[in-house]
Amino acid sequence: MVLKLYFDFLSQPSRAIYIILKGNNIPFEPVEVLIGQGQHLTEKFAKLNKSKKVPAISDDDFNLSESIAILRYLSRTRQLPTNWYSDDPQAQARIDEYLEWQHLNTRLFCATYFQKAFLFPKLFGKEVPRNRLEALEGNVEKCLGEIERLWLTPGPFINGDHLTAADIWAACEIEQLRMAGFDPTMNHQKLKDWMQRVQKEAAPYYQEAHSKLNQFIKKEIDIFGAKL
Ligand SMILES: N[C@@H](CCC(=O)N[C@@H](CS)C(=O)NCC(=O)O)C(=O)O
Repeated sequence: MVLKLYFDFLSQPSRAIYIILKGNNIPFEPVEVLIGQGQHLTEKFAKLNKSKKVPAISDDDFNLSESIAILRYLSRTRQLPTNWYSDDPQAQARIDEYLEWQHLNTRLFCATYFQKAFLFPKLFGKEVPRNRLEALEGNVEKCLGEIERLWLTPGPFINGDHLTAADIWAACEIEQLRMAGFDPTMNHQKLKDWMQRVQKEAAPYYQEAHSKLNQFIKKEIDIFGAKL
């Protein structure tokens, strides 16, 4: 049975896994699980992933969640023709170095900003106090600066000279800020140039994975994915 990917294109790690599958020519059946419509909260989905989050996969009767665990599983069970997750131990360790760092940095600060400054006020109608918003913005700005300093120096990609899964996870997370009206590249020229390189190297899958996010930004769909 073909591998199934449960995903929502408005989810950062869902986009990353989609790009990995497409970019490596791994056959899969895409199954949209729309968070905005509560489809991740059903009993049926909980049987596949008890944490009720996307992305998740089913490979025959093996179900797995957590995007980075999925990436590693794919690299062990499939041919990955790109060198986005090299099987050379040292090259892979360099990719893992960022993937471990990002949990308490890029993911924490960018996703927290997205939720607290944008999503929760939109869903629950409660505005964030100005000083809280400034603190959240400050965390994101500091984190983006650290990405430039720690991971994109000397560049041109994270920890190296070619595109890897580390760049894909980072870029998918940072893109989410744009939904919240935050331009991550405004004060970060190095980050801006790198994002353009990632978009180019992961084309056309990067653009496919971000088309829904871009539709939202262009006000063509709402946060629930409904046409405006
Ligand atoms: N660490 C997980 C994060 C998964 C996650 O937080 N998914 C979010 C979307 S980005 C989700 O499904 N949220 C639904 C909810 O929390 O109710 C991964 O990398 O896969």
